[in-house]
Amino acid sequence: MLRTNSGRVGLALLMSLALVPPPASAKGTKAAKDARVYFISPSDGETVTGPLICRFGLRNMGVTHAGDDFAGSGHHHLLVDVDETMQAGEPIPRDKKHIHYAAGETEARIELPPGKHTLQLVLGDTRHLNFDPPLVSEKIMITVGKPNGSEEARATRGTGERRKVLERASAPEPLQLQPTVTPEMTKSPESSDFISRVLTGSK
Ligand SMILES: [Cu+2]
Repeated sequence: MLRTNSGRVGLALLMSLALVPPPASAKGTKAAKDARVYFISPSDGETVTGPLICRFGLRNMGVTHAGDDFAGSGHHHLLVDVDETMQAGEPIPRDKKHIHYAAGETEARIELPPGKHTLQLVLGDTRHLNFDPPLVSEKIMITVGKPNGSEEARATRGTGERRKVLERASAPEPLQLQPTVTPEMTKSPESSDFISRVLTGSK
């Protein structure tokens, strides 16, 4: 039987690990009064194509890197298409939809698939936990359009063919590396001699 004392000790240890000491307060590190997290860019409702530059704003608190528990500071997290509400003192998940800027970044370049996306910022404490109360920005909605040069973008715009014709018309003629010999020029032996002299540079 494995139901021994050591098993019970192990269980007790597991239970105590689950009850890891709470952060500064029962619900997490206290957020500074009047602290505010917000997007400098993009703005709500904006349509972008290609990579998106997000700029993170923070008022009445400071930005530092994770692991630095200087009072009144934290680091940014970008939530992409996240619906759940952040809870005080709870860890901020770490996955594709919860991006940590643990080096104290205040700007990020992100690439999202075409379509509508929600973005929200969350400031986390030194241990990636939510502050108490959670410091979240307004949730904004952006639309990522298809890049201008892509075939899909042309097709969806319905002007693909016209655009191609215009591109062809404005494209420079390919460079002629060999002189063109017209039928007239090859009529007489003299003229073809002349052409070959020109081509070879002989007199
Ligand atoms: Cu974090």
